[in-house]
Amino acid sequence: MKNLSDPIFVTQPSLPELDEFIPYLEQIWKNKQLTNNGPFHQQFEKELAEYLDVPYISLFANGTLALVTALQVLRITGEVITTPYSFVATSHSLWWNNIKPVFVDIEPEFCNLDPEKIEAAITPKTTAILPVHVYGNPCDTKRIQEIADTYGLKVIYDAAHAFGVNHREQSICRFGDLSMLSFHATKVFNTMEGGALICNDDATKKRIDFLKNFGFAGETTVIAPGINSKMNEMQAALGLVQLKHHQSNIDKRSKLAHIYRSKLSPIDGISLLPERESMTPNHSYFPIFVDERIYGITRDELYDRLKDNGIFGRRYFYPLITEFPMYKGLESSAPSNLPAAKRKAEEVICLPIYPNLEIPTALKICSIISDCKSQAKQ
Ligand code: T4K
Repeated sequence: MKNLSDPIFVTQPSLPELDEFIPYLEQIWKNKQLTNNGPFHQQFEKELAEYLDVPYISLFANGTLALVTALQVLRITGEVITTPYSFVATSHSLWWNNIKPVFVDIEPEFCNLDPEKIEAAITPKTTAILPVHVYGNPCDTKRIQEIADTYGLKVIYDAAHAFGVNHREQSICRFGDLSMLSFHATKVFNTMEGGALICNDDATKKRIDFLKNFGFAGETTVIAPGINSKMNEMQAALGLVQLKHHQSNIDKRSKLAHIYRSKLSPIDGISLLPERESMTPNHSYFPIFVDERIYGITRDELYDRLKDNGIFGRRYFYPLITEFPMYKGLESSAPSNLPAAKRKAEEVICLPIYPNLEIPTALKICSIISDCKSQAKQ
């Protein structure tokens, strides 16, 4: 077992053997095409669309820029309904587009935007819904689409956590009008930094590709004030190599998730995230929720006890987005509007999970959590 004096972080990026990557670098050095839809970019886009079984995919420098661009692609304006229980990039993408976020509470069980609360938040200015498949667990896509269809709204999914997840027997990225993936170093699939947009038709893919390249629609035609959010050849090459190892990485994560589930679910006061029915998970995160009234100590006390033992979990997503100064003043940010999100944010710790995490280390983490409960009783 790894010496626990070495810190264990919430994640560790998966990387292929360097030797496997070198020939790709040599190719880039040889042909001098570094970015702007080079050969690796084209190949990665093609292989990724096949791997994920999605009709159209466009690669990005990172997930945040993909989300910012997605809103421009669909000409979203006014107000957008979204979740406070996410990484700030979700609502920052609205802020960058001068769109007002309207925060709606989450389902207490799954931590995703609660469809039953959406309709009450719709106004004449609402143009879209921006839900997040938090921890890679699918939203209630059916109900969200019904609402969007009824009210004439677009749906853009922040699927940053959901690479490779299948839902209702198809890729999770096939739901909604657009889905965004993140390939950040901390994600289940990484190109160091990177991201993608998935869409359902050729015309939308063309528009995405114009907007991520300054708005160029030809050598001398600019159709919009697009941004530069292109993925470069090094990122694309790494993506091609990473794809070959993705399934084995997921298998390793799955074993760890199984250990955590079996050891932690019997502990009173610790609850786990249920998996939505009809899904293939990617085990991107392993959140636990601490109910201090039953467990005996607070979430933060457990968080600190883990840290004392060299285990650096993370409280994703605490504080809620609505606690940050640029969003706090909005009417929909009021804590009374978001009781489920507030509670989850105060209870959550994401435990370390990544392919190289050793099983004895995962067992040790479970023992610490179990021991804290026993000691709290005394
Ligand atoms: N939407 C959602 C729902 C998201 O979660 C995110 C990103 C986005 C949108 C935006 O997508 P990108 O633009 O990032 O593609 C991290 C990530 O920076 C962020 O990508 C991610 N979500 C968020 C949930 O987590 P931090 O500040 O917590 O990461 P950091 O640097 O503290 O890393 C966590 C641990 O991982 C470190 O303690 C050690 C380890 N680590 C990290 C990095 C970066 C490594 O071992 N190596 C590394 O290179 O935000």
